[in-house]
Amino acid sequence: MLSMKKARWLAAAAVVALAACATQGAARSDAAPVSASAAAAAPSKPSAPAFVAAAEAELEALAEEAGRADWMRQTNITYDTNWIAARANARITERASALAKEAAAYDTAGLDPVVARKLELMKRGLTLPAPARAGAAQQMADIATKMEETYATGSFDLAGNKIDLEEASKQMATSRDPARLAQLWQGWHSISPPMRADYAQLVSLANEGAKELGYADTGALWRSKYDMPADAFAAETDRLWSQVEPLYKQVHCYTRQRLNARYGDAVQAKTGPIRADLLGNMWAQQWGNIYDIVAPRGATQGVDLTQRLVANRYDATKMVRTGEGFFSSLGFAPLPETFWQRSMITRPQGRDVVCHASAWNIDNREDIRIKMCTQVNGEDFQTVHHELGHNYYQRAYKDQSFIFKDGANDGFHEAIGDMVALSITPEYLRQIGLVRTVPDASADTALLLRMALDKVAFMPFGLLVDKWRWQVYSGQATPETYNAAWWKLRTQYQGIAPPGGARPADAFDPGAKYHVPANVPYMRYFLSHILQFQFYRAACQQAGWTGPLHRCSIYGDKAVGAKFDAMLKMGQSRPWPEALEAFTGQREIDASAVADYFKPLQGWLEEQNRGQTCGW
Ligand code: X8Z
Ligand code: ZN
Repeated sequence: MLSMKKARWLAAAAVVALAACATQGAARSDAAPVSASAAAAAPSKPSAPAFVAAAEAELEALAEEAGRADWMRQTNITYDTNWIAARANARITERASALAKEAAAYDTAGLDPVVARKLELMKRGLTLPAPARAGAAQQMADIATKMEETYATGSFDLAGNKIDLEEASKQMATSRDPARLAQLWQGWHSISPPMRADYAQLVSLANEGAKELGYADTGALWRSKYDMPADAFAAETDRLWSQVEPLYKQVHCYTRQRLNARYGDAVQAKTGPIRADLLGNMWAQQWGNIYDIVAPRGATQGVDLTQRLVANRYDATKMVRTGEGFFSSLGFAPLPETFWQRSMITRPQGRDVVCHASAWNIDNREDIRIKMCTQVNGEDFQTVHHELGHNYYQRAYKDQSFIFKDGANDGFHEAIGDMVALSITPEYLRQIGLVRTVPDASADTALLLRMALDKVAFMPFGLLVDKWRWQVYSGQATPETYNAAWWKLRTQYQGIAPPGGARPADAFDPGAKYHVPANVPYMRYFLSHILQFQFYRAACQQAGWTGPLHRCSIYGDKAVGAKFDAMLKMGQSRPWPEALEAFTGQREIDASAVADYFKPLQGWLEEQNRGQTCGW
């Protein structure tokens, strides 16, 4: 597959994601040796530039075909759409894997740096490479498609009612009955045990493919996508975590204390991990939905975005129009008419779809779309900006050559819309008429706490999903220990524990998180949660903002927009530190912007936690 971002649109079968390889008929017939016996007479290997040009053209055509098939599948899951999409995905995976191997065989010393970079990107671009043997790519695509269908159509029975993820999520966000929460959590986690054997088989096939490309395993391939040695990248993620861990521990400690006050010792003890179903989200990855429980006592409350959207009669389309308006205010051209004609903005009735939000560029040119089952609430208002960030990035780099049409790294792709959404301040909401008056500075603690519940609480989850997959791919975790390894990381990093104590022997809890059955790498979101603050701080500095960071909005700032656009236009053409430097002046990912943003909250949290034994 392509890189993640492309992987996302081709997403279904993670197997393929690729970004780049293609070949044209004529060019390719020169390229490939025909057989061993004909070796002596075989045409010589094409020059690196010729190989790259042919590969790009071939991959581009295959990607468009797979993208269209996948769009049809994800917006209408049937036996036949699965079949067609899996076949298209198998084709691109097979070709991309073969081309990756050919790319890896070129010596890049002395080559034009653009050609050398393209060869490198082709080699490392797949998410799940296929082994060369006949039928393997199709087998992988079939497994991936089946797992994603199981997830997308998953439901369970609760007291005679059929509950799907949408309904379960809604209730997890609003119910304050711990018995009900445990049932919802356990119910949803009952959909994944049937995936475990398939998952293990896909892991084993992808590892075979990764080894053929020269990687130790698929995890090593995933870690190699960041313009630095794979081990250095792993160390980098640990370094970044150590920068944000103290703040996370404060948020955890404060939240646990308030949950204990709300539910009592029998439900949530004062010490130890937090019960995973009490945090307002199925995966305990963002905690903003329990803001009412943790809201600072006696302090001025901030804006309730959900309430404002409902009161102002927003619908899904108006939410997307509003997101578009923000990008327009930065100087980006309006979305094309086809975006509105072809996007899926709400859940359609009468057919199964993949509801997990995604952004697509079907033709790698102008045909950008989102696919969401949007609900009118603050969380989905953020998600709309997140998805549009992907689309504006895709459109910005559309004139790059095919292999360079991707984010500087996948964390950049995830950070663009979120960076913009950090500017959804009370003052911005007043400017667009969603609130009448802006709360004064006494509401800042409330605002920062709400943000911390979503952004800081997310970070250990963002980190651990792929720490788990790295263990799976390396063989450190086996199918028998998948679940135990998962909970070891969940407890170590997030400080949470499953409701109801020990998990059933057949549990496969990672499979109840979309990105595992869909094979979308996850470290990108950890990176993005740091990068978005770094981009935002740089943008606010460019805008001349000198107040507290959390009150800065770049709405309407065309100069900032132009500089942002310059970074987006680079796509993946240069190593990511250059893109980062172009916008922020820094070449390193740096969590000090997170600390700057939450500075006023850090002291407040420490004060609230005085006398508590923090940690777990
Ligand atoms: O999957 C997503 C986006 C699509 S790339 C909706 N996110 C992660 C998740 O939902 O787990 C955004 C935040 C983290
Ligand atoms: Zn995303």
